[in-house]
Amino acid sequence: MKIAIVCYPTFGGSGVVATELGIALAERGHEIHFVTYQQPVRLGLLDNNVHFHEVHVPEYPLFRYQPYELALSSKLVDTIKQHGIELLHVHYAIPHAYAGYMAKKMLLEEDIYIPMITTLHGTDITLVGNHPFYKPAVTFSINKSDVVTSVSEDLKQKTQEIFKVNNEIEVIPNFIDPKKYSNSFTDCQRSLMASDEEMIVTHISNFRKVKRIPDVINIFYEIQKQMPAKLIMVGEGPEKEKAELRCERLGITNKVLFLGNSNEIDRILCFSDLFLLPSETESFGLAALEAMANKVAIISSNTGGIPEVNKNGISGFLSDVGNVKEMAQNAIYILSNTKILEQFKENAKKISQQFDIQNILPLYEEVYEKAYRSRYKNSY
Ligand code: GMT
Repeated sequence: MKIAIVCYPTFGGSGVVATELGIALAERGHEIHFVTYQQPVRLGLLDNNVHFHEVHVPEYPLFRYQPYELALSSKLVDTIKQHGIELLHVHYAIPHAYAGYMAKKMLLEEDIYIPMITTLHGTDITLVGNHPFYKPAVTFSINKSDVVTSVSEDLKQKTQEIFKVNNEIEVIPNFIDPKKYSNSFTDCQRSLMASDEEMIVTHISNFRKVKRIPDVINIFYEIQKQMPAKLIMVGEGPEKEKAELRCERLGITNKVLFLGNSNEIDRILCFSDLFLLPSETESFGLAALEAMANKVAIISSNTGGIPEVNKNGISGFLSDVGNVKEMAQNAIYILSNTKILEQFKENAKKISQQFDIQNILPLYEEVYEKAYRSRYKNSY
């Protein structure tokens, strides 16, 4: 099939999922066209089956806000016509589903029918889409999608609670490619980050409030009191500077490394022992799944879709949001005993394999077929 994928091209989970999905679909013979404002960060070389179309938004002084949706829907119309695209898959409802629907309507004027799949990722529903200023437009674009998917059962439920949704929502979980992790890196350079006796604790995120960065630091503060340990903080975002100051105040700067955004998170995770994800809300927790695929145990909150990924007492532990004391105790329990740590790490890897992309891809192909079959019915 010829498929256009719209996503955010940044380090966020929704962009990562969209990109990895597109690459895997291309490997299975589909022709994939990414349409977004910059080449997605996880997208390597383009080839016959993988194309990238950049959305430009011309600046004009009259506009206080540049009309990205308008530019995106126009770009979609042009790309779909030029390349004979058969299906549109938008990741993250805002504003992609809205722009996709406009493109669909414009194309209909020329008797071109294009089915649209919308994948909901989390904050487009729980944090942003929920705002009264966006809600009517988000409800409308969800209901006008030919197929709606969500990345967890929890997100499906929340969407149904928050919005008046007429559409069925199909749950298709996020995924990893176990092949990528089958041979652990031979150049896994643990010694660059820590000495042999130090435990390595990692956190990866966009450093937004929802990630509860102060909890990450406080949990680590308790851990390092009990054993030699290093904390590796990967990512960029609004809470990062405050986090650095907090480490300074606690006197642990020599034990915490802030690495910024990285395209090589697997190289960091391959020598990590424990991953911290104490988020306020999390529709899935892709970063935790990627850590598990790298054989890393997880300490997380029990919010949103995280319990669908991290299994309490097996791949790690889950606690109520903000229960730093319990999270720290559980972390210390796992890290204090080599045998226990190894067991949690093994379990984490095993559970991650349930999210093998080879199991998930056919689910997307099925919804594509379904949307394609119903394209005429839903085009009006
Ligand atoms: O975590 C973020 O804030 C980024 C956000 C995004 O839109 O990229 O992540 C969301 O989508 C990911 C991929 O489906 C999920 O794994 C994350 O749990 C979800 N984030 C939240 O719900 C906060």
